[in-house]
Amino acid sequence: MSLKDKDLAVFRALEAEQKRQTEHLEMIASENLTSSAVREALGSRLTDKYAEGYPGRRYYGGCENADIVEELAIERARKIFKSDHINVQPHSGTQANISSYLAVLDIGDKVMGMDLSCGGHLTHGHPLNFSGKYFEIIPYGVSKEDSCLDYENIREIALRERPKLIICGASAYPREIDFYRFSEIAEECGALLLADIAHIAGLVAAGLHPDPVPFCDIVTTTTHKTLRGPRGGMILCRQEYAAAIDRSVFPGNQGGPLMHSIAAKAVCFGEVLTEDYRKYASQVIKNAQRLAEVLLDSGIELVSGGTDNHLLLLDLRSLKMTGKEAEALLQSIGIVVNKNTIPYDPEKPFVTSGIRIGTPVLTSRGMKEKEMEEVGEIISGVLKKPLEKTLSAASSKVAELTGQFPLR
Ligand code: DSN
Repeated sequence: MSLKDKDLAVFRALEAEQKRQTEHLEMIASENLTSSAVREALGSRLTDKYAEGYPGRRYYGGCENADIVEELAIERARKIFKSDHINVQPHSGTQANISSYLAVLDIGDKVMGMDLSCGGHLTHGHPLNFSGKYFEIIPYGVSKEDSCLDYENIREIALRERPKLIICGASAYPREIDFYRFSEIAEECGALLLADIAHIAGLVAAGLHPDPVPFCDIVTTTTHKTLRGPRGGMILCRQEYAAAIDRSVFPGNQGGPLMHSIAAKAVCFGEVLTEDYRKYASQVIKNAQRLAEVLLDSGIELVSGGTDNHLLLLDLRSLKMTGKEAEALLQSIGIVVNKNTIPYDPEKPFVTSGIRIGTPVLTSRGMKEKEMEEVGEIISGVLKKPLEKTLSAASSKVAELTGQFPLR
């Protein structure tokens, strides 16, 4: 029986979501559009299968096809990231991080991570997250002058505090991260180094951002952001941590792997290995940089003055507007973004002084620099002059753009 016949309420919500995505410009930096092949794998019969364990050593019978897709995912991920060891089972980036921390740390150990309000992630030590509860967190931020990572300051904190683990990586940082510099700091203070590359994994995969793998003990990522795969996580590590990481994922922190999702990860990794994907990732950056230029030219301030990657962080203070207001305003004309703290934000996290904007979805729809110019003009017009007339003209332009670039 079809979904429509069986469950009309869910069917309608899914149809409405298809329409919402089609008719809006999704500019949430952590989102992307999966291919129909990835979605086919996600909706496959493997969702029914239990496969606790790892390929060739499962705790259930009937795992021969589960083994094939997990081995394909690992083999393809290894071609992309050239890591000694890869675990594709984490259900999410958070699961990848929990499993990694607990593989190498004891509860109460000292860990350095980037503060959420400066662009880090909840799992890098936020007090309300498991990471902030299980470990003694020493946060680091960005420079107050240029909003960029201040490696000398990070080194001073690391030498003073002697953490057991340093986490690098971010969820709202528009600049390149110097993993080599982090590895020098970690070595000098005797810490392990973990890079969380969830946001930039696709750019790393395409060789467009420095690669953390040679310099880090462990690298974690999600698979659904710039990498453009299914919602999920993955861990890459040096051989010496392989057994501890595998044990920490299963049975340590997860039970049965989501085999349909692992099949979709394999499909995604196959796509990432193509020349088309490299062109896509390169366009994501070109689009973000063109968008940044248009916004800056219109007088809008960007944290750090621009971007090296797929995202921009708009500082709205000079417009006398909060991130919460800007998010609602843009939503009203069909552009979806998220409010985001800017470094040393005077506003509360639910209000904020900034918005984060990303180009991965629009680039997946086929938009290029020319369209970014239009999008930049729409955004700046609306933020600078939120009048009825501007909003209605902006809504029409969004409708035109979404009509020209259907979901793939
Ligand atoms: N919540 C994700 C983001 O939007 O960046 C990170 O996990």
